[in-house]
Amino acid sequence: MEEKKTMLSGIKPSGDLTLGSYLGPLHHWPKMIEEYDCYFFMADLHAITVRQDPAALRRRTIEQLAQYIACGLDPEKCTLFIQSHVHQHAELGWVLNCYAMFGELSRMTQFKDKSAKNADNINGGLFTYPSLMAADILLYQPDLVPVGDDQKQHVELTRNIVQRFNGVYGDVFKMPESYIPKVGARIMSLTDPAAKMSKSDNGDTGRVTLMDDPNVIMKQFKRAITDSDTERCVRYDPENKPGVANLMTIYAAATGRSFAEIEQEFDGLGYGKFKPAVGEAVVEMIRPIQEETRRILADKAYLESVYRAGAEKASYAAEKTLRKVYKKIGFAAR
Ligand code: AQP
Repeated sequence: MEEKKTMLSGIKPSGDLTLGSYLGPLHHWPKMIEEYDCYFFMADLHAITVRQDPAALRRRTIEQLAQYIACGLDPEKCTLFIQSHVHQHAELGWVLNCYAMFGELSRMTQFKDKSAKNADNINGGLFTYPSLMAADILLYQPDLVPVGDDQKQHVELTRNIVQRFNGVYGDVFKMPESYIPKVGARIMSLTDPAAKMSKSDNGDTGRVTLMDDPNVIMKQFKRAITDSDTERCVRYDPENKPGVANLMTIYAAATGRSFAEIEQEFDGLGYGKFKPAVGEAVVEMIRPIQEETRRILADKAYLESVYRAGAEKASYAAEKTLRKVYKKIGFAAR
């Protein structure tokens, strides 16, 4: 039988998962577990590049695992783990730091953005984040890395590292390919359509989290920014009507309708009808996820068994790559 291809992806527990985390990466993952040998993780090592409240980080990491499962990631069919439980990530991250150039790291948009937002804490981890992300990827030798629009640059850097490393030591790492979903690649803030909807900013009004109360979700959508033109019609025009385009993207993802169908549905109805309709579609889309998350969260022993088994499996695969790397670069055998 032909071996399954491998894929890997993760999300930082740096805030409660948002609609962006869901429509960007998460809701594409369950479709992939039949076809690929999948590794999904909670990227807690990455989360600490920005100061975290320890209790909140712990809570979110476990809640995120419950949400992964609630969204359809069956732990029997894929590997779910917490990044810090698999020590090979930090170890290979260090090695790859020595193969990532200062100039390359300085050019990363995310580093520039995060440095501007955290001017009092521009730490080394924030700067070398892409080397750790390269390690996350390369440890599992995946064929495919699904990411949002904004992470493409980091996968490109990973590819540079592979070229550099393999150029010296032979074929150690498989060249990874990024996969960016067409719909939902970038869900924007509801109050600032120029900014990505993020777990850790946009205040409370720009984002919707997966566990938000339906009343809160409806309120957020009713006050979402549309546009200031006089046309007031629902038309997909990201350049001139970015707020409307963002709402249409969300509605399309939640209902499976095309932009043309949505334009037709709201023809002549204006934003007063459109915005609550988007809110309702989102509430319906995430209702089963919320219920399932609550149910799973109540079973702490089950969650613990999932992340322990996941770490063991991930560690086994990761160790194979790490040993090869250590041998190639000349570390003495243990
Ligand atoms: N709004 C979004 N739309 C589409 N995709 C998104 N992603 C994040 N936000 C959106 C994608 O989710 C994956 C994991 O993200 P991450 O948590 O590792 O990093 P991030 O992109 O920094 O996410 P946040 O929410 O913005 O976190 P904070 O606020 O802590 O920085 C990535 O593939 C990302 O593209």
